[in-house]
Amino acid sequence: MSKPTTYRFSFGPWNISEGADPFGPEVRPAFPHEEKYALYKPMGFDGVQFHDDDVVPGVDDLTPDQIAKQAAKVKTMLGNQGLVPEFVAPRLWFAPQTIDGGYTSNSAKGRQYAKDRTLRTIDIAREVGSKAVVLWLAREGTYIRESKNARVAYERIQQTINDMLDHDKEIEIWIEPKPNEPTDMAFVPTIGHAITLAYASRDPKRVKGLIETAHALLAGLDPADEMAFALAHDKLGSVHLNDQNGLKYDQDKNFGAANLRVAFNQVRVLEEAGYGSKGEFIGLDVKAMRTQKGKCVTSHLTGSREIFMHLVDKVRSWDKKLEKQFVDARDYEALELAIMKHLMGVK
Ligand code: 3MF
Ligand code: MG
Repeated sequence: MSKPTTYRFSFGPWNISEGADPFGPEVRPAFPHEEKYALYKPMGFDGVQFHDDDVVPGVDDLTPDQIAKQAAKVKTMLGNQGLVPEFVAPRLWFAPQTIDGGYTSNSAKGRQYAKDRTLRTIDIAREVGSKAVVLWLAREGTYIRESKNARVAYERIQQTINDMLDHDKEIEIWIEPKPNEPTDMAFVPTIGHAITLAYASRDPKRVKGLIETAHALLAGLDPADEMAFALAHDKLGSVHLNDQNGLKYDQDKNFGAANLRVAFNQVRVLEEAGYGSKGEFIGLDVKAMRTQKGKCVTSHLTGSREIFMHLVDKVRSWDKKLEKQFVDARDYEALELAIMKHLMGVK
């Protein structure tokens, strides 16, 4: 039997939030990014996920030289803390140029901005010491489908991926699919879409997916199956584990907090595929509750990590022989009861 995986965890500084939501202002005092990095290790996290402007604030107004200097500064800061920059994502959804989307905007100027900023993100990733860029295609979609030619939009996304692969011969692109929000209908709603873009690209080996639990659930799909699909193609770059209580706004709840069995199955799929053994991170994209008090709140992150580790124990202690026996007998009722008892800790 192969050695059990020692999991490494990551999250992005945006996960330590000030509690603002679309209906009200911040409810906790601001906590500077630099101070956040000092919290990672003591909390049991080794990887930092970034937006380009988390690494280089005000990136749009800086020269390439200034950008490189700032990225090098962050690289040193991470090194001092013993942290690894897992990926950098172009934050394309804030700028006035991307109101109608980035790569799929109807404005040629808007598309050019999106491309330039994305290529700059690749430079930042390299300078900060990360091998991957994540594309969360936030505004690549529509509020009314007639507003964009979807076929042309897919061609434009494909072209962008090729441009990125050409810009840097080593960087990997991890596409994070989501079916809706902020748009009504997104162009890359599932991992199947993302992986098709990977295979159709100039260098399929360097294009993978990042699967977020809540995004799969919002698409009406099982996150464990989405992960299994990517793993079967050796294309799971990273994960954003969290949870989602039905088809609502994107909740980013604590991992396993809405559906423990669905969470168990994600851990089972990851564990059985040996995910993490090549250095892949267990990324958590969880939001602190707005009600939580504190200058800086982190218990949603440590709690989700703890739940993950307990589920790893559950996966490792699950009686596979019993499972085989029930599967061979096609007695899935008995299999279900056994799983539920295992999860509940009932003998
Ligand atoms: C989306 C993401 C991030 C977002 C983050 C902040 C890498 O699910 O994971 O993109 O930027 O959630 O809103
Ligand atoms: Mg996410």
